[in-house]
Amino acid sequence: MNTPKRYLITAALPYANGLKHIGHLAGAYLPADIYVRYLKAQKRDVVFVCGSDEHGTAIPIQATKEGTTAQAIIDKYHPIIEQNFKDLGIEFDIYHRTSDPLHHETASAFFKDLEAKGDLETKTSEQYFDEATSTFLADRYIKGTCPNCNHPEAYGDQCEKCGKSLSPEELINPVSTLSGQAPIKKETTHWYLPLNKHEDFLRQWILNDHVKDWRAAVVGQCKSWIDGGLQPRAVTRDLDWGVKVPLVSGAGKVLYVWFDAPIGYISATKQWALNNGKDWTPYWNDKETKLVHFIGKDNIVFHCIIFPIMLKLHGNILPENVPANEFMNLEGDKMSTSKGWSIEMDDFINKWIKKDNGGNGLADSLRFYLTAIAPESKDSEFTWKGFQESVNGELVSIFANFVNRTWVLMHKLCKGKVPAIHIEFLDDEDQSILISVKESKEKITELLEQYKFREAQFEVINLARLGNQYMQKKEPWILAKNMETDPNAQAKIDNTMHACLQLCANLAILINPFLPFTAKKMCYMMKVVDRMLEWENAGGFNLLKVGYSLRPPELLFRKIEDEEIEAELAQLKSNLNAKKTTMDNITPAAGPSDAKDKGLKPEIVFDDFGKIDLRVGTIIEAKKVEKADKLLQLEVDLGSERRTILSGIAMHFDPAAIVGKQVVVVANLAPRKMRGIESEGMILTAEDASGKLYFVQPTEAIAPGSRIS
Ligand code: B3M
Ligand code: ZN
Repeated sequence: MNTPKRYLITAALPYANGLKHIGHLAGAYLPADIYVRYLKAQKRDVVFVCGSDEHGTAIPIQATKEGTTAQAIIDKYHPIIEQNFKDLGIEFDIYHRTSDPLHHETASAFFKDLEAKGDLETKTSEQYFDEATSTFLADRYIKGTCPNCNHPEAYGDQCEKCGKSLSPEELINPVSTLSGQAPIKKETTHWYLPLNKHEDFLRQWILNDHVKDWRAAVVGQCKSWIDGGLQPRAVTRDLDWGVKVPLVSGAGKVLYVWFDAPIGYISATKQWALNNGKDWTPYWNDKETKLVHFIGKDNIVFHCIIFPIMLKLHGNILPENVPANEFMNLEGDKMSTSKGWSIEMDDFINKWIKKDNGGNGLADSLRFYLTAIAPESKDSEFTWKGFQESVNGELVSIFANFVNRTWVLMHKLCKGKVPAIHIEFLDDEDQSILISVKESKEKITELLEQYKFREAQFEVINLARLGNQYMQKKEPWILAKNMETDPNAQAKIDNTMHACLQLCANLAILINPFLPFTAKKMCYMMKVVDRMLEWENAGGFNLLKVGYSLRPPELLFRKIEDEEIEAELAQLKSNLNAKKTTMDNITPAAGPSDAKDKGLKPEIVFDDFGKIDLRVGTIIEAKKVEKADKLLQLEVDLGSERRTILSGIAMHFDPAAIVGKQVVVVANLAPRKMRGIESEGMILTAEDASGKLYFVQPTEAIAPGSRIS
């Protein structure tokens, strides 16, 4: 294929409803970043866009859980996720957000265009409605049993267990996630995108034009969708959170999140153009632009079927490829933040990168392992042991070892300068290492062009391995001992060290897309500017000038110790248990017969209970604790005394509104200091299935200090 004129690279827009884990990182963002860094090193015209997906029911649901508003949720998570990506070296040209007015305008105009051209249909039908909250139950507002795998907690849009995309009508025993009640049916009108009308186009485009260059799993998923019969798909919802339907008849409705979110790629490009004084239009309209979407496999249908139809109708270019990844599991189980079985990017950064001096090496260590086990053709598995082995066994022992030996020997045997070449002493070994570099570069380039990042990175390490073997054969340290007997010893040392240094410079260029922090450090050691990392420079042995003096070696990577791995494994287990306990606590009260199945705490005897001194207290003062989002400081009247009690309820109660309320206090709990304040007791609360908190109270006001038994 000819080199495209320009590239537009997208990575799935993460929902700004919580922290994102390293499975997300490995699925979309890291491969996209590698590809973009490679293209930029080729000096291609490329824009890399991403941003927060801030609509859909996931956001207000999280808001209810955290006792706050949808706006507060996106404002909390958007900057955290953006910073997390930066800390891990994921370098977008823009990290936009779909709550931005520019996106609302762009998505509205897109919808209006399709509507005006008659590409959308309206249909009135009966949909599930929650009478308790007067809400139509779309997507995540409704749960039930999956008709495909019997998972009891499938959502109205998808079963997270088997991955099947669903509509609320397909759920068995549906209930509202808002009220927990069974819904009724009520009439409503919506706009639909008639996917069925575009079947011929899709067959031609995917199953004919792209059957060879797209990943087999991606084509396979598309084929089964198309063969299964495409249906008109609703693109609006009865919700108040999202992009408003821009028509009078659409009052009270918003665009379906999966209609507006991919348009977010276009809005992001527009914002990038505004920020940089560029024209965004050719990136979406000119056939010479190569558009590539990086996503996880759960997003395939939206990026390969629905969005392309939208793009075609709207007159935009279509993606050239959608190299979707499979999933990355963790220590034998599916990664899941809600179950506590995951490694959040934020946690990894705080624990490993920030705590470690010069911890960029650890960002690259994580990038390295995630690419080494990238789930490109099948699900893969992150294990802490695997992380340790990969870092210690390949990055430290092969790559860093070669660079470090080269540097140490060059300082020791060549006065810290790039030595000259003595042609008369060059031999076959020298010749073959030069050929290996050229061949490696070609191989790596080809693999990167084919989105085979795992193999490409493997080839770079292989080249470092060859470097070690070359140096081992040449043994410059032995030559150094023979200076007196061999008059040509220094010339031979120079040749070897010259080759090793040029090889290091090549390694810096080739590793740069994968491990950008490392490549930068190597440039610093070589005293060269980052421009040396341009791809065209690789393959040559003239990157470092003879006589040029170089800096001392930097530590590129550090070894991962056994204790660190054990601590991580222990932490993972305790996260899981902690989440389990909170889940058990919010399980609706069970009858005695099934107490065991409902995960109650172990049985206790009466004496155990008797140890707890419970009293009625009256809140007489309440205020927020500075710099602690969750804590309220309460002054509680216990009759004979006043207690200061800190309680983690700030997200749920307004301090002013709870003064005067009676509560139940655990009065004999050992005092505990939090944020420098001593808490002298505990307030009892109950939590319902949605995460809302309630005080446990006497039914009528009684004297503070009254005993509860
Ligand atoms: N936010 C879903 C996800 O993160 C969705 C991606 C949108 S891409 C336009 O899996
Ligand atoms: Zn299922």
